[in-house]
Amino acid sequence: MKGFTLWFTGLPSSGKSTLARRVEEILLERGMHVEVLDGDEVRENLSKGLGFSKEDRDTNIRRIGFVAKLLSRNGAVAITAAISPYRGVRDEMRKAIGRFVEVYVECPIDVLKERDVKGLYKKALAGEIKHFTGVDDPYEAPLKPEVVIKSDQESVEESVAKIVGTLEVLGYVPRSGGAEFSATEEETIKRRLKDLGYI
Ligand code: ADX
Repeated sequence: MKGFTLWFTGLPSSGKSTLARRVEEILLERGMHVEVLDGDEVRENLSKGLGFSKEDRDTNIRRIGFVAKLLSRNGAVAITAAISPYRGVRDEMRKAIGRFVEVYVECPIDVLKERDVKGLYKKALAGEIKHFTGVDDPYEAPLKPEVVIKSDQESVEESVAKIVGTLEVLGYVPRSGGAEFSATEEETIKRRLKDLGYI
């Protein structure tokens, strides 16, 4: 089986890690080799010492992308879950990796501030953390992501079905015996990928 990279991007607390872990489970069940490169974990080892300037974030993303490329070319699935706020370096990784599927986890900032899983928005809004993405640091949404998740409107299972459905349509993941998503959804996915020029 050929590898590929599934690249999640989105604001802090948008749901990237949750979705990454759930997709990981499903792909493991389908017999694929999977590694998740999660932003928080990477920053404790591979990117220890890096901060949150544009330069440091780009370095972090290039490191994640480098590992994702090695995994992908060896038949594994690399799932990345970092904010990856800058479009330029994300597109650079898309080019470098080739078999690359971008998932934009979209969620209105007001919902995220409310959700505030790690309590960091509160700190950023109080000025205790500077350059926090979505508060006083930029986030550049992707222009042509293969998948857009609206995490304030969809359940995790609905979002995961869209992601796995897209991977199936692209031919990156074998279909399971049971129907993971309906024919209508498959048509919607196909239309989107065609419109964007990915199939
Ligand atoms: S990225 O911008 O380089 O892609 P990454 O996903 O690795 O970011 O790390 C984001 C995590 O670092 C957040 O989930 C949060 O826990 C923590 N963090 C600490 N400071 C910041 C900040 N200024 N902006 C965003 N996240 C921060």
